Amino acid sequence: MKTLFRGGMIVSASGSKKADLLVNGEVIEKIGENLPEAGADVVDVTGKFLFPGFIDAHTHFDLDVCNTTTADDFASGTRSAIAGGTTLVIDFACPNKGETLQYGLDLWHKKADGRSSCDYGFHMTIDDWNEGIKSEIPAMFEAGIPSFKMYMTYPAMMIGDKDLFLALEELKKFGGIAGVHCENAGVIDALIEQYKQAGKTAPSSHPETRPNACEAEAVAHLLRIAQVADVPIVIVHLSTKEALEEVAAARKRGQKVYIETCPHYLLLDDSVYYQPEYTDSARFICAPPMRKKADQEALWQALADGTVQTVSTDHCSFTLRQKDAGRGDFTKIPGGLPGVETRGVLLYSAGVAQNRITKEQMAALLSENPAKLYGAFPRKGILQEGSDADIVVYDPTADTVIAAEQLHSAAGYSPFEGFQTAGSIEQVWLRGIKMAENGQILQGPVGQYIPRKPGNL
Ligand code: DUC
Ligand code: ZN
Repeated sequence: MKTLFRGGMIVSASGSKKADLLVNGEVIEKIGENLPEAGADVVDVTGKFLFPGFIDAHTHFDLDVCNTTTADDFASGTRSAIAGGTTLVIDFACPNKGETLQYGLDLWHKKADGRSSCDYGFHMTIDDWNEGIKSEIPAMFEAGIPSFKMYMTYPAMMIGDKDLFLALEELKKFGGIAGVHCENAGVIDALIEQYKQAGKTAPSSHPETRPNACEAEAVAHLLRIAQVADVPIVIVHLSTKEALEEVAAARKRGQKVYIETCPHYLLLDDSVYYQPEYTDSARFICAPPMRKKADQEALWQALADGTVQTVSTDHCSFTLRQKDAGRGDFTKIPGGLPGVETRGVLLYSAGVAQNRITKEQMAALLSENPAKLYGAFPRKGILQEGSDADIVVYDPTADTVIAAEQLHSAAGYSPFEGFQTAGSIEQVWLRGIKMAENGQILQGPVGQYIPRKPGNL
């Protein structure tokens, strides 16, 4: 089956051009001016932007956290993703300490296979390091997993310096890369103890016990370990201007460092934690926490000047009922936010439409850079001949207001409720299939597992 997208503006990281785009089956067959119809279904996209399907390289679906499980599994999470223009998610397979990587991988396939409405891949979480885990690394690459995750905080998942270093050395042999959650666990634990002893148990204690310096220290610490291991590294969900300074210093001495940030660090600040109603504040609990306006401005500047390579969501959703668990003890609030559906429209509205970034930079941040960094390029991340026909049709004139009741996450709320958008996502196509139109899902779960090779950005 052929589909001809007629008259749109095709957006790429390297530039935009007005052209027709012909899809044949699952892939883009041709891009050019005045392409003949030749039996194709014609979609008039005059006045619209065609973005490469967005890639969210940081989601947590069907994950056990804090004695509960995320509200979104792969079924609802990927419906939410596809409605918002995300055609590929890379979720974190997460074996518990003591389990094998293969066990974690099999489990994540069980969670995702046959249930996903967008394509998907997995990063593998390394929360243990021993001869057994080390011997499994080659099999992960063979299974299409060249990217890994390690935590410098959270007792259930954190890995010490020695094991972090040894794991990085091993991944290097295969051309793999690791993304690391950077927060100084010891200082945060001490602050939490002090706050609890002082009876400060409200959600506002959450940001106060995770100050900017705790992220910056962990980033600096990680970067020195990566320097010794002589490997490139990804800082996931970077949230502070101080951490940006640490990355700048590492790059100056010649290190390759990639930065991911998230829409909530760009658009929200820590005033969300100081609202009178518990639920109004608890819904925003995530780690790292929201920061100050100065951090937001530094992050926007870092998007504009190329300091930051990707914007993902860290989608890790809980209902407000689940968030209730922390009344009287902020450390019991399950951490994480829904966001996989709103990332594209937020980046366009607050970024492109406000002249903070260009639409080409948006295509780089949401599509091309993650595809290259995580080894899915050029199948994903770009609209060019031979690539998968993953297409977001963006109508820059169809402004709307974000409302959770129109979103697909099982969280039932959005941190961006009431946000006025500039334009909206009109259609989303996955490998030549029209999956969503104006927020309505049109197809069942046809998402496929996408094996990846070591990336190159
Ligand atoms: N932060 C969260 O808030 N939730 C899930 C994982 C993470 O890093
Ligand atoms: Zn995360």
